[in-house]
Amino acid sequence: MEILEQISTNLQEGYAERVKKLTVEALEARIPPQTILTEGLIAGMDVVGKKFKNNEMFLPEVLTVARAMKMSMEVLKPHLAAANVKSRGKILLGTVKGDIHDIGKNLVGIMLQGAGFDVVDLGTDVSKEKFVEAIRREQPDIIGLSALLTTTMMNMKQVVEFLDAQQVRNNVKVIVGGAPISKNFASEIKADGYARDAASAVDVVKSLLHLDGAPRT
Ligand code: B12
Repeated sequence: MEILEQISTNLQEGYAERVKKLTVEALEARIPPQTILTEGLIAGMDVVGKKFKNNEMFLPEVLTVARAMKMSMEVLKPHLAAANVKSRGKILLGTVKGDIHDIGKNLVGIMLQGAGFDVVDLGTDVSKEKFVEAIRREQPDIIGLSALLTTTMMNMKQVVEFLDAQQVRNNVKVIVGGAPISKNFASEIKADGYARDAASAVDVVKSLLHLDGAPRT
């Protein structure tokens, strides 16, 4: 659909107001919110992610795009929530202590919301104590830890150990991600799952919660 393509290309250019306006128009045209998200916004973000990896796009541009995505998501969110009347589960997200990178975590959150999960985002620089407090309060099915620095990735281990020590690990699974994180590291620190990007994060969550649509491994 042409309008979805326009959403994608305008997002890639970082034209926040235009993307927001097109999102409203797409909703008025009765395009399902999930389709607007995946074939418009996420399609555009995918291109940006690839260009960024290949050094064809740089940080200030990526931040402009992320802002445009956020503005458009504000419009889309209530419609996504209404379309997925029953939540498929609750996910708590946070970037670990000492780390303020949040672009990737936010993308993971957006994708999970789009897939019908409730997402509670604790933000960045989150201490192990805050994670435990939030688990007790929110009773999530899964918590997702993000770290972008080789120094702060070790704080993930501390969080996992603290969850064990505080005996809140029984009903919650832990997934980890971020550029320096690997599958091996995830098993080393006894996390339950790892995903290399936002799309695979949705698959991992579905598979940990035994929901339909999870890829067989
Ligand atoms: C943007 C950025 C910043 C921004 C952050 C803005 C923000 N709001 O996030 C600013 C300018 C603030 C910043 C600061 C710093 N940064 Co910086 N930053 C980056 C940069 C360029 C991009 C990161 C990014 O957003 N990538 C795009 C997203 C989409 O990708 P992603 O984060 O990897 O997320 C994906 C996956 O990893 C995964 N994922 C992420 N989280 C999670 C969580 C879960 C649960 C799951 C399942 C998956 C998952 O899914 C995401 C979506 O697909 C990287 C370089 C790079 N190429 O990665 C450096 C980088 C991470 N930064 C670096 C450094 C050193 C710093 C500073 C220390 C610099 C300084 N001297 O001050 C500070 C640290 C501040 C702090 N205490 O955290 C280094 C880290 C080196 C290292 N190995 O430790 C990098 C690698 C740059 C470099 N080459 O040196 N940075």
